[in-house]
Amino acid sequence: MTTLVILGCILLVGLVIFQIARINEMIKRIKGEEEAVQQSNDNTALSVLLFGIVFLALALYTSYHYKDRMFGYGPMVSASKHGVWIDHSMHIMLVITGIVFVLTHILLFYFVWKYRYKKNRLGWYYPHNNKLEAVWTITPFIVLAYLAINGLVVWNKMMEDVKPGEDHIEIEVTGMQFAWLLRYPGMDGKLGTKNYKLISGTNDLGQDWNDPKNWDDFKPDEIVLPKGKKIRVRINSRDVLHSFFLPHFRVKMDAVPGMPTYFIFTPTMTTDEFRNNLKKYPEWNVPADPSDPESKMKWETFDFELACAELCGNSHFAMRRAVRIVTPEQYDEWVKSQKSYYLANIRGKAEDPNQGKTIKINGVENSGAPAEKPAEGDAGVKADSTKAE
Ligand SMILES: [Cu+2]
Repeated sequence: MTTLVILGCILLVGLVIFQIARINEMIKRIKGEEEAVQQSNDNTALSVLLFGIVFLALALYTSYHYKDRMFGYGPMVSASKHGVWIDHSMHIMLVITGIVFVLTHILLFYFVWKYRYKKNRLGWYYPHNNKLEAVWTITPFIVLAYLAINGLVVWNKMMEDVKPGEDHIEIEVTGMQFAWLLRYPGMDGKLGTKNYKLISGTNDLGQDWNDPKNWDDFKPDEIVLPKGKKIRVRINSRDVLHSFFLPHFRVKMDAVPGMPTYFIFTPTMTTDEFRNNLKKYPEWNVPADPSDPESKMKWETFDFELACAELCGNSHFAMRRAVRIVTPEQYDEWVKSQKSYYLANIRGKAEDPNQGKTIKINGVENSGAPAEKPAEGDAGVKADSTKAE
């Protein structure tokens, strides 16, 4: 129905334009060519001016109306420490470009109307003004230099790597068509070594099982991280370019095959805190499922997400993962509940290079009998999981 109405409107507008053109044609014949051209110029100039006014009003109205959906405004505050710096820079840029947009927009359309063709009106010969030229060269230079320098300062602060011995958690994500493979370091806080030649059906990352650091690594389905802790994410790709994107944390870094990249960020809000913030806004206080008024509220179903931000193939959209930010205590509990991938899937099997040998994983002996189920605590859960050396 809506489509029909829109089509009807387009048809009518077309008809109106056609009729105006015909009327102009007739006026031309009656009044003579010159007067008709003047009339036509006046009409065009006036319509351009009206278009400019409507366009500016709509631009200002929509940006105000939808501001709460934009990152950095309303409930869409940054959930990471560095994100606040990015939002601040973006805000400054928006204000500066906004002022320039409104001014140039008004001048552009006003001048089209004011200086439309008129018989006997001559152009004003004004070839040179040093002062004016200096002003419109130096002002943009200062503004742009400020934006560029501010951007560089923020970028360098964000990209600073962790210092040796600094307390942080290092995790690894690997993009592949079409999923994210996640790896956590386990109790030793260290990720084990990998080699792409070792990739197989049971070893999708190519972890080297001779490396003791691999024995306690675990591979969860969702990203769970503690609030207030520095996180270093190692980013890899197994095939094509992907991009590791955590929009709510203003984290985005390409995953490049053969070239590990990283991103460091500190979450400042738990998922629950972010939901409670959303709750204050009416647009989030509606049923998550519009057809079912009894369903949960939209803010209750909110989850941070990991998305792939590089168009990487036909199932690119499927590269989504939930991200859960919890308190440090909840995080420690979650880590303890995770099973080492090696112990659960490799130990005692044909691929296990330590078959028949007793090995020590984080100080706990493991004889590796094939039937042995990795019991709670086998991965050495006593140590503090959040410490990395
Ligand atoms: Cu992708």
